[in-house]
Amino acid sequence: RPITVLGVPMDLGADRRGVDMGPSAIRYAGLADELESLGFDCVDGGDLRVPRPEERDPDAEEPAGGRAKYLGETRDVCTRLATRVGDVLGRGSFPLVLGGDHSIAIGTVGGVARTRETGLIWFDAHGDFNTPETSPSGNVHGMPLAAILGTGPFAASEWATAPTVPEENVVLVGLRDVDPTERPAIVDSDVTTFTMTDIDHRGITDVVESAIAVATDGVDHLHVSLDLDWLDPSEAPGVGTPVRGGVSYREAHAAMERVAAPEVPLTSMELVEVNPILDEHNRTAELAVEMAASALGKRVL
Ligand code: DIR
Ligand code: MN
Ligand code: MN
Ligand code: MN
Repeated sequence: RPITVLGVPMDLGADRRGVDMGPSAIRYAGLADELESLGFDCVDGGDLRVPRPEERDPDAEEPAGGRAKYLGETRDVCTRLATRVGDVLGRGSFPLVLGGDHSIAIGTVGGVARTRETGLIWFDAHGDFNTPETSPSGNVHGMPLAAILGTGPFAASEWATAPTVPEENVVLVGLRDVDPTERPAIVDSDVTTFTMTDIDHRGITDVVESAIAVATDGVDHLHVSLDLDWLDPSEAPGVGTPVRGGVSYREAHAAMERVAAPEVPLTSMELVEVNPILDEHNRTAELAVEMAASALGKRVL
C-alpha cells in the first residue's frame, strides 16, 4: 500500500511563527518508520516551497470589506499543493499532508475534490468558517472550511478548490471555540456539527460513527483534516491556538481507530497546526504520528 507524505511549511495563515516547523517535527517524531511498520510503502515527496512572511506584505492584496493576510501567497501555495495531491492520487497513492497551519487544507481538499467526490471530517476546536469579512484576526487558518465550501466571498474567488465538497458530506467534530461572527454561517450551512457537548453526551465512538455515516453518504472517499488543537492542550500543547476542554488522548485514539475501520473509505488525510516552538519535547508531533497510525490501521494486538 503506497503512501506519499507531503510537507507544507506554511505559517502565513496564523499569527504565531512556528507552525512552519510542523512537517520537520512530525518527520522527526518517526512518521516514516511508523508507516513502514504498518506495512505501507512510504515515499516522502518533500516540502512545498512557502515564502517567508518577512519577505512579503501581508496586505498586498486587500479583499473587499475585510482582511485576509498573505492571501495571494496562500492561494499560490494551495494551488501548487492541490496539483501535488492530485498527482499523488492519480498514481494510486494515499496523500498524507503535514502542516503547517490549517490554511493548507484549501489546497489539500482542493486537490482531492478535483480528482473525485469525497466526504470530509474536520476534527478541530474551531469552525474555520470565517471569511475576510467576518474574521476577527485576518488569519486565513480561520477560513479554510469557508473557502473549501465556496461560502461568502469565496464563491466568486479563484481558489484552488472548485469543484468543492458538498456541504451535506462535511462534518465538524470537536467544536468548542466559534467566533460570534462565523457562527451564523455555520448554523445556516448544511454542514453537520458535533460540538464537545455532543461528545460529552453521546461519547466519542457514537459521535464519530455518525460523522462517518454523514460524510460518506453517497460518496466513495473520505478525507480527514485533523487540527491538533482538537485535542485537549494537556495532551497537545504544541499548537498555535490551544483551547481548553478538548478530547482526551484515549478519545482521540478511539476516533482515529474508528476512522480506520475496513468499511470506511479513508483515502487522504492531513495533520495540521503542530507548533514545535510551543511544544514540550515534541510530544504534539509524536501525537500527530500516533493519530496517523491509528487512522491507518494500527491496533494493540
Ligand atoms: C479564529 C481562530 N477563529 C480566527 N481560528 C483558529 O482567527 O479565525 N483555527 N485557530 O484553527
Ligand atoms: Mn483549524
Ligand atoms: Mn483549530
Ligand atoms: Mn488554525
